[in-house]
Amino acid sequence: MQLIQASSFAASVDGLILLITGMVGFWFILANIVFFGLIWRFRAKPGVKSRYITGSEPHLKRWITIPHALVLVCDVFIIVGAMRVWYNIKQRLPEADATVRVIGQQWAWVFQYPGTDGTFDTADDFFTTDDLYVENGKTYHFQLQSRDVIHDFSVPVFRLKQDAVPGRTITGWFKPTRTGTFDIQCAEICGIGHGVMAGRIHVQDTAEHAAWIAGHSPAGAQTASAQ
Ligand SMILES: [Cu+2]
Repeated sequence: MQLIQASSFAASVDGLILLITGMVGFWFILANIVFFGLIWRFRAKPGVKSRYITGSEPHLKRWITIPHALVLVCDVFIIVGAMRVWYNIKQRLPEADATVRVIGQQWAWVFQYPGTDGTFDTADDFFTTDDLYVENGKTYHFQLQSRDVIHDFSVPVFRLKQDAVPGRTITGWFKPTRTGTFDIQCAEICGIGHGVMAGRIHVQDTAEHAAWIAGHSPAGAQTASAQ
């Protein structure tokens, strides 16, 4: 069963893992077939004396140099693929539609939303704990922080994983591509409660998310009560 892909970059991470598994797997199987084949072929036989081979003879050395060169060619494919995926996810920061602050602490996730003014630490900010609400198809920047020790913000269906380091604000991005409720898990051993430091991300469609914001933001709540 394949794990759901729910972000714009999930498929590229899976593709990279598949590429590496395929190339490494091919050489693993081939090397083992040759290895055990040679052991079988040159097994002890009555009346046949074993031969001492240094391995420096050119026709024998080729067994090392040719596969070695081919493996290096595979490495080029893997390095180029890895750099492209890394650049897209970690180096590049696409324009944000919205920003959310993600704060790890022993042992919960706190999510801070900037409210309608789009600015953090103002009167219309609001917070949730362990449940993050986002809109499908929008590009989000996250500002990842920690209140105590190193945590790691991991959303498996997004193929997103980023350490939270005390004293630093680490900015990253994601773009959900599928509505639903998915797991968030701290992926860095952060103390006795690490295993229960889980959360959920709710990827909502536009109408659902607008209704959620209206019901939760202080500004939205005021508007609702004034009507
Ligand atoms: Cu943690």
